[in-house]
Amino acid sequence: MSELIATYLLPNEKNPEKKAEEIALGLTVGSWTNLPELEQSQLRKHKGRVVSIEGLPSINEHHSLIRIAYPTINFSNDLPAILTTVFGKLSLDGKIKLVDLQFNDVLKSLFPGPRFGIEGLRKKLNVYERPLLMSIFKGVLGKDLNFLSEQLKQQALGGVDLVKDDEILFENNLTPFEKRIAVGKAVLQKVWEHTGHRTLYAVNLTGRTSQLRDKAKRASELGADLLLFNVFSYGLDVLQELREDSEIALPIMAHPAVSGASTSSPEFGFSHSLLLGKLLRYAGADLSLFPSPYGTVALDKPLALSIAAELMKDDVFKKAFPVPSAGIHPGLVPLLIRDFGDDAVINAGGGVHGHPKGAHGGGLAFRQAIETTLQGIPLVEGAELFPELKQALELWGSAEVIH
Ligand code: 1AE
Repeated sequence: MSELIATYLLPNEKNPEKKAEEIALGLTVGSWTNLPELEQSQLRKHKGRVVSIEGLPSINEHHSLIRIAYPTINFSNDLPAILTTVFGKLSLDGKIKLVDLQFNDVLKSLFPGPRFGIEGLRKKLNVYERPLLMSIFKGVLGKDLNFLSEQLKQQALGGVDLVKDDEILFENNLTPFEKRIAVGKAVLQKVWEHTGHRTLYAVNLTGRTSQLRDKAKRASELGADLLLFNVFSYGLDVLQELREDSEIALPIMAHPAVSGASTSSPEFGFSHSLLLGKLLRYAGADLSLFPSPYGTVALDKPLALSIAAELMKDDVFKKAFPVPSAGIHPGLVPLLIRDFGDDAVINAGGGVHGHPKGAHGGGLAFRQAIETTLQGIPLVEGAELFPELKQALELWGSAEVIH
C-alpha cells in the first residue's frame, strides 16, 4: 500500500502510544475497534498506521517522536490535501509539532521541484565556485523610480550577483511592478556593459492570488530575471502553481515572511527544515531565505543548517539555494562560508547600504570578504589589502573562524 509517513514531536505526552493510535485513526477512518467486520474490511485500505514511537528522555521525560503512515489513497495529489490530512485538525490539538514528511517516489513525482535550482541560477550568472552575493533594496517606500534606479545601480556596481525587492514593497503608483522590471533591466544592462558584471533583479510578485499568474506571465514577457514571492502569505500550493506554469518559467525566490508564526515554537507548528526546506523545494522554490544563526533575527544554528540540508540533499529534485539572511555584514562571511559552504547566497540589506561608502562600497566589501575567506586568509589581513573591507570591519567587526 502506498503511504506518506509523518513524523511528529509530542513535547509533553504521558501516553504517546495512545495518542499515536488516536492520530492514526482520527485522521483517517475515525474509529476502528467498534466497527463491524464488514466495515473494517472496506476501510482497511484507508486506515492510518502507527509506524514507531520513540521516547526522547534526554530532552524531557514526556518527550517523544511518533511516526504515522497515511495511505495516499486518502488524499488527492496536492499539498493542501496532504497538509490537511496530516496536520489539519491535529495542528489545533494541543502541543504537537510536525517534524517531517516522508514522500514515496510516486508521490514525489507529482511535485515539480525547482525549475532552475542552483545549477540553473549559476548558469544564468556564469558564476561558479563561490557563494553568490545578494543585496536588498532598502528604504524604498514612498520613493520613486529614480531613487530605485540609483540604488540598483550602486548595488550592482558593488558586484552583487542578485538584488531583491524588499518584501514589503507592494504594488504602488511610484514604483509599479512593470516599470520596476523595465527600469531595473535598463540599469543592470548598462552596468553590465560598463563593468562586465551581471546582476539579476528579483521583483516582488504581490497582489491578490487570482492576479498572480497573469502578473507573473507579464513579468516574464517583460524579461524579468527572477520573482520574489512571499509564499507563506499565500500558501505553498500557490508557489507550486507559479512554478509549474511554463509561460512564467522564471526562477522563484521564496521569502520566509509570516513563516515564523508556523515554525518558531518548539512545541507547535512545522519544523523549519520541513517548511523552509523540504516543502519549499518540492513546491518549486529555487532559493529559500531564512534567518542565519548570526544576524539580527538569529535562528539556532542546527535549525538553520537543517533547512540548508533539505534544500541541498541528493534527491530527484534540483537543489535550491539556501539564503541565510537578516543582519548580515561582511565580518560574518567566514562563518557563513564555514557553515553553508560555497553553494549558498550571502544576503544583506543594511550590511550593504550601511557601508560608509554606500551600497557600492558595501557590495565591494562583501566581495572582498568572500575572496579573502575563500583564499583561507583571515579578514583582518584581507582588510589591509581592501579599503572597503577595512571600513566594514571597523564598523561592524568581524568573526574569524578558528580551524
Ligand atoms: C530573513 C529575511 C531577511 C530579509 O528579507 C531582509 O530584508 C534582511 O535585511 P537586513 O540584511 O537585515 O538589513
